[in-house]
Amino acid sequence: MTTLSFRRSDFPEGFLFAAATSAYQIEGHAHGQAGRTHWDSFAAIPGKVVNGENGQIACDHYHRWPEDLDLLRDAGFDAYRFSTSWARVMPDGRKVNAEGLDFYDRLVDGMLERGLKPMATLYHWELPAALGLKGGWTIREIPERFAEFAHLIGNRLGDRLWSTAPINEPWCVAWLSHYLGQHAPGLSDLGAAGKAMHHVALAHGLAIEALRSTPAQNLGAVCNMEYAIPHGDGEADERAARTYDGIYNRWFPGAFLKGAYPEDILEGLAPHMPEGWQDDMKTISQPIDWFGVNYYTCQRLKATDGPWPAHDMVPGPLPKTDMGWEICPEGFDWLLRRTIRDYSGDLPLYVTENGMANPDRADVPDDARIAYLDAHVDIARAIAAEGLPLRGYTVWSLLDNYEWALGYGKRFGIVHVDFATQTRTPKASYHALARALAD
Ligand code: IFM
Repeated sequence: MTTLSFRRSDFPEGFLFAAATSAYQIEGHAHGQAGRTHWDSFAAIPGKVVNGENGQIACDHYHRWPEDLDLLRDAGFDAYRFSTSWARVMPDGRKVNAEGLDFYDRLVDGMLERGLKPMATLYHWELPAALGLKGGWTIREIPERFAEFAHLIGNRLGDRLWSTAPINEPWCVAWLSHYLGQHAPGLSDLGAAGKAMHHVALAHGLAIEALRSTPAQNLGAVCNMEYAIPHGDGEADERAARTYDGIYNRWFPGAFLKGAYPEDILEGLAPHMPEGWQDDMKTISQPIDWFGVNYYTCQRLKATDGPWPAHDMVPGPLPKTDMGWEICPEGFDWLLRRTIRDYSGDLPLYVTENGMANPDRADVPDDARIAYLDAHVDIARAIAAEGLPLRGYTVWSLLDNYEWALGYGKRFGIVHVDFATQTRTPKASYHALARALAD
């Protein structure tokens, strides 16, 4: 497959097409006086990241951003979803690095010059290492410091940002990093996870509050979701899937949009949460202007006899991406509809990430990615055509980049990056998207 079956004209007027990246994954953290992050520390521990790779050079976007923005413009995207690195702007989490702010200033102006709407995410995972050493997301000081960072960015860039979301994928920041141990700081501790699950939500709320007093408007939230499927037919596996769904897909949307964590998950997590968490729910759930969903795959759950959450993930039968993730567009359909029905209602909803890793070479068409995008964008098209408030679709990612614990081996880009020479080569998927967006 070398073409996409959709056209921009199949979507309602104003439907937004965007591509996404994040700071640490592309910028090259060695440049511009950025501070050490907890990802630099995590990657330096043998065995935590494939080949011990980190984001020090990454795609050298810090120097090559004009070329990267040209690629976005030339493909016909309406918007660019990027992130601001806390440790670049505040190397120790508090003191301001003027060079860091200047970089984002240039970048945002560069987007506007090219007709791209800047969609900012303030935190895409690179916690300043100094704050990590204090206890990171397990302590209440971090959401408070984060609100200061949000305020700074809102004041400096807010007049030119099209949208702002405080935190990318709160589930990853809290659960994946403090219970599953796969991301920095690599903890596997329910006590730490319970605290992080609340402090990350609080950080969202405090940041929204701080941003409201700055020129930044059109404020939202971005949650990742995975479609939870019971492995077997019995009640036990159904419960396992419900719990997975609750931790992954209902915890943060419930807190942000309804002011309540899901009761079934509180049963397991409340004993580990910070005292007095109930008093923060009003701050966490203050009004936002839009909601974003990141979707990649489904997950099969099998009940275990172990302690809560008492489930294991088991591999499923569907074709898989290079991440080993099943390709499951029906889960995308189900989760978008459930999100609108139970959480976001009339708020504008955006797909803020969707895409696949593929073992791409610059000279071989990435047909598998084109098929993946086609299947998922078609679902977005159908949902928008029904009059539901789905207002945009974002592909992850513009560039091949640093895929966290999996290093540089997993390629998500619609543009190939040769990490030795930093040569960018648009893939077949990039050209297919450019053609689809042209009419
Ligand atoms: O690369 C990540 C990104 O940082 C957050 N969303 C999922 C992507 C693919 O794993």
